[in-house]
Amino acid sequence: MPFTGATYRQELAMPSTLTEKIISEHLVSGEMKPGAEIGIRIDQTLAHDATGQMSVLQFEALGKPRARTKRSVIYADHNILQVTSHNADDHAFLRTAASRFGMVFSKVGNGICHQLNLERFSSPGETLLGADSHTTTGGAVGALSIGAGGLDVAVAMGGSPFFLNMPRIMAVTLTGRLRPWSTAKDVALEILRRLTVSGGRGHVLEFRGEALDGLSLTERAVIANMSIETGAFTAVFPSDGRTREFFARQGREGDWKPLAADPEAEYSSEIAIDLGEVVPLAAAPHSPDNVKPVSGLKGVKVDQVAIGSCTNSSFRDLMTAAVILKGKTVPPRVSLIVAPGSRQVYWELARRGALADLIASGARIVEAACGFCNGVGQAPRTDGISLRTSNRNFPGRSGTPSAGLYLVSPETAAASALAGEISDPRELGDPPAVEIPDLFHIDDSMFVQPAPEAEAPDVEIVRGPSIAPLPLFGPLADSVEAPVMLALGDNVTTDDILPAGAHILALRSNIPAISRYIFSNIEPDFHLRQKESGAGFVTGGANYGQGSSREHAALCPRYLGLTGVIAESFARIHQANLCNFGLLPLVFADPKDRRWLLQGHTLRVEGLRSKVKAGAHFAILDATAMREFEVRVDASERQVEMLLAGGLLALAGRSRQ
Ligand code: MIC
Ligand code: SF4
Repeated sequence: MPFTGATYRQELAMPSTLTEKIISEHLVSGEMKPGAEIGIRIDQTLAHDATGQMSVLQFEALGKPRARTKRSVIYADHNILQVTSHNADDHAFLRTAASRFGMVFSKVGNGICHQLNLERFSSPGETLLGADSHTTTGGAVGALSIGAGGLDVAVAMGGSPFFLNMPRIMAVTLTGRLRPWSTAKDVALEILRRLTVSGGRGHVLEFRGEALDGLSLTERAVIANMSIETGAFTAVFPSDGRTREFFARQGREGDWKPLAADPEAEYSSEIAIDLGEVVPLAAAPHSPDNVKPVSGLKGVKVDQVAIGSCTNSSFRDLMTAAVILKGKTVPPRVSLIVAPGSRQVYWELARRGALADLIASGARIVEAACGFCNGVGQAPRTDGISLRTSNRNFPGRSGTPSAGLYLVSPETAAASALAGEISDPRELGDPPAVEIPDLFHIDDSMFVQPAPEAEAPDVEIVRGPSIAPLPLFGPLADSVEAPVMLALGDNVTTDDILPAGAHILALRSNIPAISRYIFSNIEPDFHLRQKESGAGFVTGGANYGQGSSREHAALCPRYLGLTGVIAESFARIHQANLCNFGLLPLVFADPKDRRWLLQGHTLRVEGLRSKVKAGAHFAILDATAMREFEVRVDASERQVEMLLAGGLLALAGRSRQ
């Protein structure tokens, strides 16, 4: 008999982890058995101006009049450059559509979605589904904060459950105390060093241990933010006295409540970290798990240092950098960029004179937005070395394909900016003392509230010329003969599939236009070849589609005609996005087959629909090598229905008819 959410713990009569407690409170379908598909109720959602356009168009296509969550927010933080009218058009669309559909709209200049969510809306024990992979940041307050594709968020905004496979819970036990100059960012990198970019797959990382007392909410947020880089669903911290302190500083102590795992809770695995042993670390090019001690990288010349992003743009982080930089200037070869995470952070820096100190040091102070983090401005020079406090250093992500990005703490970034080369901050002597205000400056005026429900139908949605209609797809074909279009390796990122960068991001609301950039960093004219071929397959190794939640990395290949991806395994969010748009996620029964299955080989399969429906292994003929190989569809029964119909929207449309 399936467990009902509220009675789960009683029925099992066993102590629960915090993750299990939150899931059981929100469970609407399925059994909480690791790996089994469950549906959970979503309290809050977030999306932004790179994913929200699709989410809103999809919400409209689902025929929903009004968001049914406790709160749904759309942030303008990614596409903030206005070198053409595209982004301003999209913002006008998002603002007016949000008003009509009952969502809050956060104006450009207000800050980065994850920082703002923490400051103003986060809530212990609630579920947050975000159309952005770093939604995990919210796990710092003890919320279950999960990243997903825009379509899943659209569905959740309509009041329907979010489906996921019940995660395993990995305990991350923290002991000891951070030593001077070692930071939460170094802890996040230490976790990546141990787990790599795939070691967290299928898990929620649940934090516990005596060291939590010594970690402020802001520090926990840095660690929760980067948990997605391990492939984990998310991270969850208990909600304790330090959490309460944060809520008090945000003037919303009333939103706080204590939450913790039961002391005897059982975890499926554990990693233990003695914070006293964590040293300043850096993720070297081109992967967040390529982690090395900063001391071993000393002397690497740097062209650019960028402090900010949703990982490290809090008041604590930027104030620390300002104190280190105070009274000194960066050398001519270094371009120093500082991007505050929110208007609140900006304001507090200004009020304390820290902005003046940063300006005097030679920093470029830019908007409170994502900016440099995903190549929207501040692309480094050709072959340049950029030190960043952000979370991803995939090739090309900065907008400069040949640049090398190192991910570091604000302390290491500031020390290195002054030296012009990677330097160990411990050589600066005493660490800076930063006082955190008891009450931050609170001004919510850049959150635009939606029109009241009665007036909503009169709100006109402004649709600029950049907003193209959603493409709709037909059912899965029954027989396919198609080439392997690309044969790729392990850990293919969504930045490889659809690169970041200002000129590409600006096209997020126009699928025909943005599809031209699919795999463009690997083969500039891939889109032409794919369109000409019609059907086709891409092959890959383990963890295909890691990184961002961008559903365009599934939607656009489908738009160009791709049939499926055959890989050793898929990253969770990308696998869901593939199913949502009717692109087959196929897993090699024997990974060794990948070696002889080369680009250009023709693949043939008959009776595909019944094979997909049956859910078992089936054979595909490589008509070039004249060999068969076995695959399995990596999809739940619910997802198989979508795949057969041509995606979730096609399925929803059919059930409405
Ligand atoms: C990212 O950090 O890669 C992004 C840009 O925030 C993405 C969202 C997107 O590309 O649509 C993410 O992390 O999901
Ligand atoms: Fe924005 Fe970068 Fe964070 Fe993505 S990782 S939400 S681009 S700051």
